[in-house]
Amino acid sequence: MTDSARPGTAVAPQEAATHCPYCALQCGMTLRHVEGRVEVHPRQFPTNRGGLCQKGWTAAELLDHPDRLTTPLLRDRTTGELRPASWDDALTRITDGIRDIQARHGRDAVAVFGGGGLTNEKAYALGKFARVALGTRNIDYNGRFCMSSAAAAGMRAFGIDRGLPFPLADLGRADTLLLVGANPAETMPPLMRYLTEQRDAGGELIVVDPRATATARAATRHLQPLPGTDLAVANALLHVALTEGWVDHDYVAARTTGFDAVRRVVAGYWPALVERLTGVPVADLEATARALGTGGRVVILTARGAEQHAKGVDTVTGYVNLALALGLPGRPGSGYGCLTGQGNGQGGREHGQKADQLPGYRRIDDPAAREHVAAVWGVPADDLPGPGVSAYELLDSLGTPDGPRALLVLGSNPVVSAPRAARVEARLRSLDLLVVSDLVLSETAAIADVVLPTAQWAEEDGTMTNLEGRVLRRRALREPPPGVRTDLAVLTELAGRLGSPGRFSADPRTVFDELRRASAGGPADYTGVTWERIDDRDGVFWPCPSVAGPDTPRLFVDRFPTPDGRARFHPVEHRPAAEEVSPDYPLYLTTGRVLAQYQSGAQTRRITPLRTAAPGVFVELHPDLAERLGVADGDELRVTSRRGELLAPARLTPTIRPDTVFAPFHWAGTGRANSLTNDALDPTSRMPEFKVCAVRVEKVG
Ligand SMILES: Nc1nc2c(c(=O)[nH]1)N[C@H]1C(S)=C(S)[C@@H](COP(=O)(O)OP(=O)(O)OC[C@H]3O[C@@H](n4cnc5c(=O)[nH]c(N)nc54)[C@H](O)[C@@H]3O)O[C@H]1N2
Ligand SMILES: Nc1nc2c(c(=O)[nH]1)N[C@H]1C(S)=C(S)[C@@H](COP(=O)(O)OP(=O)(O)OC[C@H]3O[C@@H](n4cnc5c(=O)[nH]c(N)nc54)[C@H](O)[C@@H]3O)O[C@H]1N2
Ligand code: SF4
Ligand SMILES: [Mo]
Repeated sequence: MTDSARPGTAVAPQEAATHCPYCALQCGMTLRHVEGRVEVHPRQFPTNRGGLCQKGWTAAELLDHPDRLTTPLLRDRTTGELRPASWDDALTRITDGIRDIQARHGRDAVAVFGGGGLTNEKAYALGKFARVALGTRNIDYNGRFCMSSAAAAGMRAFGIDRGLPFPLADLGRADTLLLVGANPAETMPPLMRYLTEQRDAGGELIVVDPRATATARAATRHLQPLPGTDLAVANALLHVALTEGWVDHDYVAARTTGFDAVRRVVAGYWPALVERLTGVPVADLEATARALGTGGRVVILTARGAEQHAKGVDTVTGYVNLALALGLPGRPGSGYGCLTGQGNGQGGREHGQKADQLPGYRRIDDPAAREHVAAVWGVPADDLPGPGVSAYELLDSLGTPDGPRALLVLGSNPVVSAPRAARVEARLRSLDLLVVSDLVLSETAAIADVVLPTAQWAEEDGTMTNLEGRVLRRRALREPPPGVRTDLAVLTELAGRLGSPGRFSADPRTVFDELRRASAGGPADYTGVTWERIDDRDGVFWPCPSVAGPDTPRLFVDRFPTPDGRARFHPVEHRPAAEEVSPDYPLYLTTGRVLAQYQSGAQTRRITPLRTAAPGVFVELHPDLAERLGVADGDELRVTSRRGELLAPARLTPTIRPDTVFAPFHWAGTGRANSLTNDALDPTSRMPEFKVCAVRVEKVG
C-alpha cells in the first residue's frame, strides 16, 4: 500500500489504494499514474471483492476533463454573467455578503446545504463552520432525501442508526433475503455477487418492486406492488407469520417491548384485503411470509423504493416490526438493514451537517452534548445555535420574508435533485447570495453568484463510512490542479476572514482527530478509529470507543442501545399516497436510477462512455398502457403533474405495472423528472415523496 500525497509531500506517489468516488458500496480501487493519465484498477475489498461498475471504471475521466472548474467564478453585477475571478475576489464577495446579510437580517439569514458524498472530515467541518463561524442554525443536507426515513425508523426501534448492522458478507449466506424497493443490479452492481452466491447456495431471494428490474429478474420471487403500498405488504407478512405460528415469542419477550399493539394492528391486514390494496397476490404474500418465517438465516433490507415516501418512516417500521417479531436483529446471519446510498451517506449523517445534530450522532438540543462539543470547539455552549429545519423546508424558505438570504452549497445539485424542483430553483434564484463549491458547473452552480472550484476525490485524503458502518480511507494520488482548493481549505480561510471564535484546519488528519474527540461518548463514537488502524485492515466499524478496544462489525448481539436495552415495536397503519390518481392525473409516476448515471448527473453526464450508455431521460411504460394512449416506442411524451412537466421519449416495457410509469431523475431542463415530483414530507424524517405522485401522459404533437 503506498502513501498518499499530502501538502508538503515532495514526490507524488505513483499509486494510491483508495475507493470509488460514487456510491455507498465504496468499492476498492487503485489509482495509478500511467503516461500522464490516471488509471483506475479494481482492488480487492470486502464490499466489491475485486469488482467495479461502469461508473467506477470511468471515474478518473473527470479529473482532467475540459468541463472541470479550475478558477472561481463571480457573477458580474452589470452583465449578469459568471466570469473567472481571483480567489481573493471570490472570498471577499462571500465574506462581505455574509457580513452584510447577517447585519441586516440576523445570523440565521445565512444557510448551508451539504452532501452525503463529502468525506467525514468535510461533513464535520461544515457543521462546525455553520454553528461556529456563521452562528446559524440553518444547515441541512441532501441525505434528508436519501435514507432519512430508515434512519428515523432505526433510531426509534433500535436506538441507533447504522444502515447495515452487520457486514455485507452476511447477505451471501442468508437462506432468505427480502429486498424492498432496492435495485442493486443497477445501483450497486458488485453487490450482486453476494446475491448470486446466496441463490447458488439454494437461498430464496425475494424482491419487492413495482418494476421487474434486473434485480427482480435475478430473484426467486418478485412481488410487484402499487407504488407506496409497501407498509400494507409488511403488515400482511406479519399477519401471516402470526397466524402460522412463526413469530419468535421468546425473543419478543426477552428483547423487545410493545408487541401487543402491533399484533392488534396487523390482525386487520388479511392477505386478501392487502392483495386488493397492493396488487400482490395472496399466494405471494403467504409464500414470502413462509420463506421469512421458516428460513434459518433471514435478512430483510429496505432501500429508497420503500423509504422515499411521505410515510417512509412508518413503512420501514413495518419491516422492522416484521424482523423483530421473527427474532432476526442480533441473531447470527440474520437481521434488518437499510442500503445507504451516497458514498459517505452513513458518515455524512453522523457528524453534524444535519439540522438537529452535533458530531457523534449527538442531538443539538441535548445540553450535555452541547457542553461536550462546545468544549472541543473552544466556544461557550450557549453560543451554539439550536436545531434548524430539514432540507426541503430549508430550500423552500430561501428568499422568503423570514427565510435565509444567502446559501452555501457543498456537494449537492438541488436544481436537479430536489423534489418539486422548479419551485426550489426559483427559491435559489431569489437569494441575495448563492455560493456553490463544485468540481463542474452543475445546474445549481450555473445560477450561483459565486462558484468555487474544488478538489476531486483523487486529490484529497480523508475518511468515508460505507453502507456497513465501516470507516475507510480515501487516499490522494495527486495534488489538485493549480487554481483549485479543497473544501477544507476554503472553509478554514472563510472562517478566518469571518473572525470565527473557533479554530479550523485544512489538514484532513487534524480534522479527523478533532472529530474523534467530538464524537467521544456519542452514539457514533469514532474515538478508537485512527487512520493507522484503518490502514492495518479493511476499515474499522463504529462504534469504536477506544484505540485499544474492539470495533463493532455486528450490532445488537446482546442488547439494543436503548435505555432498557430492548428494541421497540411501533404499530403502523397503511395510508394512501399523499397524492392519489384522479381523472386529470390518472397514472402513478415513480422515479429512480439507471446504472450508468449517478444522482443529479453533474459528474456522470460528462463522462463519454456513461453518456453513450445512458444518453438521456426516458419514460418507462407498459405496452398495454401505451396502446391505450396511442404511443409507440420512442415517441416523445409529455408527462404532467400538478407541479410541472417532463418531456421524454417513451420506452415500452412489459416489466412495469400498467398503472405506473417510471422516469430516472439524472437529467436537467425539460428532461428533469423532479419537475413533477411531490414535495409532501414524512412527518418525522421530512423525506419527500419522490417515489409516488399522480401524472398524465400524452404524446407530443
Ligand atoms: N447507478 C446509480 N447507482 C447509485 C446511485 C445513482 O444515482 N445511480 N445513487 C446512489 C444513492 S445516493 C442511492 S440512495 C442508492 C439508491 O438505490 P436504490 O434504492 O436501489 O435505487 P432507486 O432506483 O432509487 O430505487 C430502487 C427501486 O425502487 C423501486 N420503487 C419505486 N417505487 C417503489 C415503491 O413504492 N415500493 C417499492 N418497493 N419499490 C419502489 C424502483 O422501481 C427502483 O427499482 O443508489 C446509489 N447508487
Ligand atoms: N426524483 C427523485 N429525486 C431524487 C431521488 C430519487 O430517487 N428520485 N433520490 C434522492 C437521493 S437518494 C439523493 S442522495 C439525492 C442526490 O442528489 P444531489 O444532492 O444533487 O447529489 P449529486 O448529484 O451527487 O450532487 C453532488 C454535487 O456535488 C459535487 N461534488 C462531488 N463531490 C464533491 C466534493 O467533495 N465537494 C464539493 N463541494 N462538491 C462535490 C458534484 O459534482 C455534484 O454537482 O437526490 C435525491 N433526488
Ligand atoms: S458500485 Fe458504487 S462504489 Fe462500486 S464502482 Fe459502482 S458506483 Fe463505485
Ligand atoms: Mo441517495
